[in-house]
Amino acid sequence: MPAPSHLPLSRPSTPRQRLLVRLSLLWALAVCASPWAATAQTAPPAKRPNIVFVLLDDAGFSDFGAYGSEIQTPTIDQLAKTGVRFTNFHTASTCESSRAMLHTGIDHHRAGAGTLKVVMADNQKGQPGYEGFLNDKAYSLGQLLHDGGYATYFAGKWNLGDGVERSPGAKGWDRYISLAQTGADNYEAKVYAPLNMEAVWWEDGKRAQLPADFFSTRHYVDKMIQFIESGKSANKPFFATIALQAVHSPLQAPEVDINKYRDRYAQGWEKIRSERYQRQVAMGLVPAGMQLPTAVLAKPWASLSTADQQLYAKKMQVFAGMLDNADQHIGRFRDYLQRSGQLDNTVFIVMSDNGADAYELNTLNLPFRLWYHANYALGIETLGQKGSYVHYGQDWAEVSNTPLASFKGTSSEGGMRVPFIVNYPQHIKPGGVTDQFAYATDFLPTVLDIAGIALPTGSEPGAAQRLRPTGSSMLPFLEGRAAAIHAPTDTIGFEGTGADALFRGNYKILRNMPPAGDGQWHLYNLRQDPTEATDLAASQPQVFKDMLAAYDRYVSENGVIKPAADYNPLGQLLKNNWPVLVRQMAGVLSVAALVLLALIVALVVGLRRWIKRGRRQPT
Ligand SMILES: [Ca+2]
Repeated sequence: MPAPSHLPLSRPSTPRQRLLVRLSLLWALAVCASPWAATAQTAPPAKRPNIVFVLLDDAGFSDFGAYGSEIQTPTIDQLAKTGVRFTNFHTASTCESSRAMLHTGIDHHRAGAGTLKVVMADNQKGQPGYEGFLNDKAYSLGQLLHDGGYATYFAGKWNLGDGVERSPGAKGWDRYISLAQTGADNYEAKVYAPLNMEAVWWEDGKRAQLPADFFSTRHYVDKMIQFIESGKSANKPFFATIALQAVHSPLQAPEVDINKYRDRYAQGWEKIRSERYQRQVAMGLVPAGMQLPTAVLAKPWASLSTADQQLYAKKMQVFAGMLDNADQHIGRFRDYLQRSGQLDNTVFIVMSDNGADAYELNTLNLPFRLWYHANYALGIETLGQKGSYVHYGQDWAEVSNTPLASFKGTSSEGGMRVPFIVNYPQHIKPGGVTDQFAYATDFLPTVLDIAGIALPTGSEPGAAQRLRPTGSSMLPFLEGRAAAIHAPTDTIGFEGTGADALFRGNYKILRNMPPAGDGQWHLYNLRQDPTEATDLAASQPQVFKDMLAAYDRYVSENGVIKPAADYNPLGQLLKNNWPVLVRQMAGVLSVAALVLLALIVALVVGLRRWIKRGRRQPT
């Protein structure tokens, strides 16, 4: 597990803490300060800063303009240019697990989100750590900020437990609107998949009623502005989490934003990916001369029919419009803070919760595909509009993840390495890019550090059973007080939906089960080989062996329950959700049954008449 952070995380108050700070400062002076430390960073803030956390859903490593994209994200880009961009930040490879770690600072298996509930393997059901919601052993970031004197506001996808008793309100958030499930339609209160009977939003302890003109991104930002306005009189700093549904499926966006990208993607995925990579190299985000992954992107654009080219270009156009729209609303929120005089004392953190999603309807089981045909418009004409459904498919997902390999749901870098931006005026030198390794569990200690709140120890009153956050604060490094976020010996494991990984220093081992992988462990040096092209398992056997042993320790220390060897997430998805699927399809199935019955009756009647006519024929 990660080592404790390099410096005490609370403002020093006791003689021992003050001594530790002095020793740490002496140590910090002895090492190279990080190059993006602001010159005035040592002055403590006169007032504790507001903290805004913007969490995008399923955006790939290269999807923001500041990470190489052609998609227009000027607000995010501005935050990056006046902040610091991470190029080696990792999360879990799926939504719930990432969010659990961000909110608790501990491995997701210990926090209650061992895997995605909708694809939970049979041997994991009912086991500790696989509750499917944030369990009581974990600290809650919202609660810690609330207890530390912050106003806490949440707007967006929660995905950490259904019911008001498991909503953000039960985890320390003062005001909130939260989508309980893993996703939903963006235009209406409608499920996006046959995983639940209804899409449920909670708002300040009650079921939320969505407005008639609901669009998820706009509504969440509207609500956040209302929350902040309503809390102004309390004169507290705020912690505002905006957890957008963008750019999770269904890809939907206002027509005007989709139209901005008309004809932009007609040139195909190879060209767009190449252009993104060249921009990333020019920005200093990734090394030059890398061989981009080709294992999946094996379908040349030129081999598609004209109709398919138009369809896929439109899919990517909708994706771009949805992200562009999200950036506009983040900009609207930032403008609100500026107009109201709050921006100068506000920290922004922007990231994605996992890599780009490669699923497409034709990769799903037949019953799921039928459900989509019965519940959404799938034709090219309406893609992106209200009532339509679209994934953009694995080839565009591979573009989103440029230059990384594989996708959401895998333990390859394309599933786990995400864009991560910290903007902390007067504390972090603008325009920095860092390849420091950081992990989702480092988020909570960092936010507490920025807020000047002590990291919990588990010894607080009533906290005897709580699990102490294991991550490391990134702030000492970002402020130039430490040479690194993690020590080279820090060891961080991951397991989720049957995929495994372990990070140590520059090395990573990983294993993906078929069809995403070959079921074997591989060893990579991420500093030299971020695209995971060269397996070092045979050439560095001792490193490989040590890391495999460390992975076994990670499994036993975190209560990881591996699914059976033949586990298949899509098969499990159908197995876990067929009762909902049948209920959701009851209407369609009834009509189909009636049609079938009518056909049988007509066939029988016709047959009898034919036989009768045959008997009447003269012999
Ligand atoms: Ca996600």
